[in-house]
Amino acid sequence: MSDTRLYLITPSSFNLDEFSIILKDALDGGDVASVQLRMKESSDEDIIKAAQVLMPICHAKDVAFIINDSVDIAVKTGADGVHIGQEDMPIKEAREIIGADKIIGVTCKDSKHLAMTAGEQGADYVAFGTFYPTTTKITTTVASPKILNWWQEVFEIPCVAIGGINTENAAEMAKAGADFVAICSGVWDYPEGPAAAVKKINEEIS
Ligand code: TZP
Ligand code: MG
Repeated sequence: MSDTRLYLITPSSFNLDEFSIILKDALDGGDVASVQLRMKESSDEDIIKAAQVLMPICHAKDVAFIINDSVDIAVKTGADGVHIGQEDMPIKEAREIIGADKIIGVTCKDSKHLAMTAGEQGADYVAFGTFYPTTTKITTTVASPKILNWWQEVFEIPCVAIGGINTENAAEMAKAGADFVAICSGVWDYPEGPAAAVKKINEEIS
């Protein structure tokens, strides 16, 4: 029995009307802890517009809504938190801006050092990856499931596994100790559709 939960990452770009329906359907498929809005090719204005439409869909299902990269957009939209990379903004500065009650997640690649530093600086979760081949993001670091196991044994702060996770390999991440599996293409590109993927992943990680 594991407590691992699903953390969805949106596609990089999408038609907002169409994606609203797809997201609703996906959230009907089973338990989802959070959704990260990760629109890498869009203007701040379009990201804010998307957040205003997608966040209520998530909140209606008690799903946390996280903004990628921009603390500023997270604050402007009233999102539940922000996911920052090592180059986005120092965690302490992000915390001062976003406030104590919001979630700050931090990309820690395959680095124990980055994760411990993020933890010390007040991250609410640390994200390790990339675990499996992916075309969603250029892979700069390959992580071994062992890092999840190590983190889980030593620290209380939740860890997120990311990169190439799908219905086939999510169970391995759960077994290794991931508190959350963060998934993009493994859900949106699942042949039987996103809702079926959410259902199947929940079966695999529970
Ligand atoms: N960070 C590391 S890999 C990755 C991010 C955002 C992409 C995750 O997408 P997918 O499609 O689940 O591999
Ligand atoms: Mg970033």
